[in-house]
Amino acid sequence: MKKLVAVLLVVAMVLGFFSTRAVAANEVVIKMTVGSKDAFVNGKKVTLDSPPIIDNGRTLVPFRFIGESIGAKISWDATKKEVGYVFGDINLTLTIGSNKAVVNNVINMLDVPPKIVSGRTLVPVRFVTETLGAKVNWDANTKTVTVTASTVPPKITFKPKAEYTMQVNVGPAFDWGKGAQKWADLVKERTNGLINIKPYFGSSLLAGKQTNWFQAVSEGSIDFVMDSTINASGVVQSLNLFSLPFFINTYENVDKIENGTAGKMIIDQMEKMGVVHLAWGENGFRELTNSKRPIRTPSDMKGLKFRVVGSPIFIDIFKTLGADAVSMNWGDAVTAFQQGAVDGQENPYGVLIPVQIWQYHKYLTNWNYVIDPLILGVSKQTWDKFPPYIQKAIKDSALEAGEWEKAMARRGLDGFTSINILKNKFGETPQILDMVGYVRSKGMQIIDLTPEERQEFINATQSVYDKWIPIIGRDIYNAALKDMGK
Ligand code: X2X
Repeated sequence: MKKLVAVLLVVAMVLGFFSTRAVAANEVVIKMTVGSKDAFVNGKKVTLDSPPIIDNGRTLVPFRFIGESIGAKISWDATKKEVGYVFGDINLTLTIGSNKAVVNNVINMLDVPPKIVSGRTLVPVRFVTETLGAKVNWDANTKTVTVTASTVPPKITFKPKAEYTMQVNVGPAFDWGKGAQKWADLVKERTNGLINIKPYFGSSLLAGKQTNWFQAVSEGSIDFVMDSTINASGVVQSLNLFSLPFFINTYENVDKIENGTAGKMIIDQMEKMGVVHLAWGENGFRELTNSKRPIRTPSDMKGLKFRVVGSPIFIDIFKTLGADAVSMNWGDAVTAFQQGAVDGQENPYGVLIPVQIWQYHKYLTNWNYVIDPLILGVSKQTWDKFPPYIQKAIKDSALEAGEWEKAMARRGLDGFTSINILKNKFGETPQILDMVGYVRSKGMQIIDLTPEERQEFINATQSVYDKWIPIIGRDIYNAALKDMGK
């Protein structure tokens, strides 16, 4: 008997130990399973009227149940079909059927709008994480979602700066520049004027030194950035992955890498170095132009002088191709084209058109040798000062501006995919839909390579891989191959 009591005591102690360890003070742990009415609040079983569901690939959970478990006041306005949530300094409103949640006057976008099921409002659980700062864990095997939230009513002491700066290497007339402005405008609109981001075009905050942006943003001397991976690749070596010659080749592959394992590794690396990545944009596949002759093979490049960005891998690529490469900031490059100080350069259509490259160069080779993604990012120092619902508004806006800008950069170059995104999602039909045809109409000779000609370039640049894969990181290179299904 005594033995049994002792064993029971030990069991009770162990259980007690586990339960106190599982739930910290001032925290609530809410466990729900898709399709099940049994839920658990700090291990205590409760019965739900309306269990979580999956809708459009998102898990929706009963909102009143979560709010009240945290300690918030939930209200319902039947006429407006609005759910109210008040907790400390957080005052939020959700409307049935609307994908806009209003948090302290700031708009956060929902992937899936709230809906009523069995008389209860269900909301995407991701919103609870992103907007309310709770932690959500998803177990795909059991379809169980665990929300861990603080029960301390939040105090918002955040005071915005009068202006947040944004680095942009090109001018406001480029699609890239328009994308930056669009991001700033969306943030202003969705935060009701609270967050005012000003793009500084032409790298004016860096006195034109475009390759210094990562350093400046990581130190917090610039807040936001919409800029090229190439311009950061001297500091974040893994970004040279995108500049491996003839490695990525298709838009499909770019997207697979950006949204895949390699992309995640690069994003994590940037964040560790002080820059939070919010979305991808795109400068584009970089094409070769020059004033001397049509370029079809590496031998056509011999003796020609090309302006490249001040990033060492570009010097290496052009050297292996037998050309003469000089690195120059973009701000000086156009003058160099005008004065004929260089014979050629490489840039995507989205840059070639606004600078009217046909004024200086007659020949354009479509060789798609490297892709140039843009990073929509923010200094970690700036980011960490924003409350979660402002972070969410800024990130939503970055994703939207990035998607628009990417579609602009790709329009007419990926069949109708991007043209349709612009038309259907953004209600826009840009003036120039066929960028290649437009450049041709300006008198340029456009050279498309045969597979054999392209192979000559591929063969000639193999030594770049030997040197640069170890610098990029072989693990990231291998992850990228896997992302592309190679
Ligand atoms: O400098 C360039 O060539 C540009 C504008 O494309 C970049 O910023 C990488």
